Amino acid sequence: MINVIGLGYIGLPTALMFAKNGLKVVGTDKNRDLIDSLSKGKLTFEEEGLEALFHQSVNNGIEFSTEYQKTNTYIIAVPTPYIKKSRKLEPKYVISALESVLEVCEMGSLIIIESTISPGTIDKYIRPQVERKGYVIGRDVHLLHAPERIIPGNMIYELKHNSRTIGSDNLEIGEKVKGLYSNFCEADIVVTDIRSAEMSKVVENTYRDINIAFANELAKICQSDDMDVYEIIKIANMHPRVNILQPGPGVGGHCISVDPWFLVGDYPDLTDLILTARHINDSMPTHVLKRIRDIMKAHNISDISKVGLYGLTYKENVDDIRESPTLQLLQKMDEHLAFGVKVFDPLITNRVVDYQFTDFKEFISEIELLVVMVGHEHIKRNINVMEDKIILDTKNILALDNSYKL
Ligand code: SAJ
Repeated sequence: MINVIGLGYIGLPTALMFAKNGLKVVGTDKNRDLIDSLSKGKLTFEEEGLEALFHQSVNNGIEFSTEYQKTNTYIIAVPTPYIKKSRKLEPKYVISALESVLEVCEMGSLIIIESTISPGTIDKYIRPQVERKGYVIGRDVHLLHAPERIIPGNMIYELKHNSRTIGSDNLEIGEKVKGLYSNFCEADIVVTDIRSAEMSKVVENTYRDINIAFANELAKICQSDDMDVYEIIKIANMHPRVNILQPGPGVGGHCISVDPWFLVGDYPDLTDLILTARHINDSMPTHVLKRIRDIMKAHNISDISKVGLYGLTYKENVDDIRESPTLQLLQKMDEHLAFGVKVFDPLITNRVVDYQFTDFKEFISEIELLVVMVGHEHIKRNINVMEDKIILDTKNILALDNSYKL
C-alpha cells in the first residue's frame, strides 16, 4: 500500500493516478476539512480531467484519512513554502511529515519526497532527522527524491506523459521506485543521485524564469522604441535553435517565481544572471502600472476607479492566486496609497481583494480602461462585451487592433 502524505495540487492527482492504475492507496492530510470533503466525494480544486480520475480512483478503493498509515511506501507531497525574508526554503512541513512517517513505517520502507526542495535539503535537514530518530538510512528506511514536473492546467496529461527523475542513494532502490511510477508514467524515468534530482528540479524552473525574463526585457525594449515584441519573438522562434517564451505582466505561482530564489539564497556570489532575471520579472507589475498611467493620461482618465484589472490568478484557466502578478500589482498600488482599482476574475468567486466584482457585466459597465492581466478562456469568449472599452492587453490574447500592449 502507498501512503501519500499531503493532498494538495501535487499529492492528490498523484495519489489518484496510482489508485486508478490498481494500486492500493491511502491519502493522508492533516487538514480534516479536506479529508471530510474528499471522503464525501467532493474535490477541493479544479483541474482538467481531475473529476473523472477522482471517480475512477474512488471506484478502485482509494481512501482518505488524517492518520499516517503503517506500510512500506510513502510519498511526501506537502508544501515547501519559502521564507520571504531570507528567500530560503522552509522545510518544516516536510520534516514534520517525515517524523510522523518514521513513527509508523515498517522496516525497510521507501520514503519518497515529491515536494520541491532546494538543493541540499535532504543532506541538511532530512538525513540528520532520520538518524536522530535512530534509523539507519539504506537499511531501516530508504530516502528518495522524485520531484514532480506537472503543470497546472494540464496535470493529468503530464502525469502520464512527462518524463520523471528519481533521486536515490542506491541504484537498485531507485530502479524499484522507477517501477512503481511506471504504473502510470509512460515516459522515460531517469534514476540519479539525490542531489542531482534536487538540483535539476530547481534548474528547470530557473531556466523558464530566465527565458521569460528575456521576453519581458524584450517587451520593454520594443515598447520604448515602438516595435512589436510579439512579431519579433514569433520571427526569432522560427530559427531552429531559438525558443523565446512570451512576455507578460509578471511571473507568479508557487514554482517559477520561488525556486530561483533557492539558488540565489544558497549561492549569492554565483547567481548574477538568475538574480537579474528575478528582478526583471518582479519589475513587470510596475511596468504595467506605468503603462496604465500613460494610457490614462492619453485618454484623460483621472479616476483610478475607472480602471479594471481582469484576472487575479497567477495564470490562465487555473484558480490559484499564489504570488499572482495582479496581487503583486495591487501591492505596489497599495504602497503608493492608490486605492480603488476594480478587479474581476471569473475563477475567483470568493472575495480576496478590495473592489472585487463577481459579476462580469457589472464590472465592465463601471470601467473605461480594461487591463487584461490573465488570459482566461472566459475573456476570449466575451470580446463583444468590451467593444467600447480602452484595453491594455498584457497577455496579447485578444487579437484586437486597437488594444494597447505591454
Ligand atoms: N509565464 C509568462 N510567459 C510565458 C509562460 C509563463 O509570463 O511564456 C508566466 C505565467 O503567466 C505564470 C508564470 O509564468 O505567471 C508561471 O507559469 P508557468 O505556466 O510557466 O509555470 P507553472 O508555475 O504553472 O509550472 C511550472 C512548470 N515548470 C516548467 O515549465 C519548467 C511545471 O512543469 C512545474 O511542475 C511547476 O512549475 C512546479 O510545480 O515546479
